[in-house]
Amino acid sequence: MFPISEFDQNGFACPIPVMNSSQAASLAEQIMRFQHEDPDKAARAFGTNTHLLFPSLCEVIQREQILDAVEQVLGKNLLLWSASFFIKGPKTSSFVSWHQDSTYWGLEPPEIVTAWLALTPSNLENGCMEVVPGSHLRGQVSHHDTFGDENMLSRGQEVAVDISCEKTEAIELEAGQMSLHHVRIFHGSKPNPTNTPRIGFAMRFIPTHVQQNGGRTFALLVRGHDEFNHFDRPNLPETDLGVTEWEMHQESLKRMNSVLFKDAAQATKVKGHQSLKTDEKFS
Ligand SMILES: O=C(O)CCC(=O)C(=O)O
Repeated sequence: MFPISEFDQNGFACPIPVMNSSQAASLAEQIMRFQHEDPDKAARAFGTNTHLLFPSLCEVIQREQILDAVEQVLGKNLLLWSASFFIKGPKTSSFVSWHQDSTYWGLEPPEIVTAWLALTPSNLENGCMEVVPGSHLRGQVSHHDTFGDENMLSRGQEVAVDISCEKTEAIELEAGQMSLHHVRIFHGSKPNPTNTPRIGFAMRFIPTHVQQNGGRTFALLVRGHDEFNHFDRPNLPETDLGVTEWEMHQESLKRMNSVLFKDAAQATKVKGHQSLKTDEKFS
């Protein structure tokens, strides 16, 4: 297990082993097959709560290796608030601007940890996540929305800090390893110029006392007890991409949308991987 003092000081921890590389490859294969067969639906599915569509991902989010690590940071009573994919295809220009996750999520207090699981190797060559160690201690910093076409974030939000003056560190992972990062750490990633995809599955965990401002969303109890009931419980998938699974996913998207885009200047301009666009015609 990683030393919690390092997480407290740096705002991240890695690498943490979760599964072997063949298990990671088989999940990556399942995800890429879906993307190949139905790119439009896949874009919607990958933007948030993809675990509501695949039993295999529900198994992942409840893995002991992940929850033991998250428990070290957040304590015993844990909810999974969202889970989404960051997929950079081969030779693509998608990137993630430098940002703090806490900017638009409307969660109070800001006690959220992301477990970012690499389903392929993720390194400097293919656009791995980079962080500014210790930046989580600077509090919430202002951001501006760029809505950049190649930006994988919902608003293309960017921290108002000159990152070229900061000391950054790359989070390099093998397939099957994960990193943890604090909701306030400055982080981002560059495009993938290599011939193979870079796939990460980002799971956002909160302790049960955290509340959602601006609406009621879903969160799954993954460890311990929930005496607060600040979130509704989602129905878990029984089959891959089934009709009721899409209905549940659609409902969770709608609720997320109403929270994340409540005050956005261009609430309808959502695109790409982190798209939260809803669609009445699932199935
Ligand atoms: O996958 C990436 O490159 C960035 C991921 C990210 O911003 C996040 O998980 O919060």
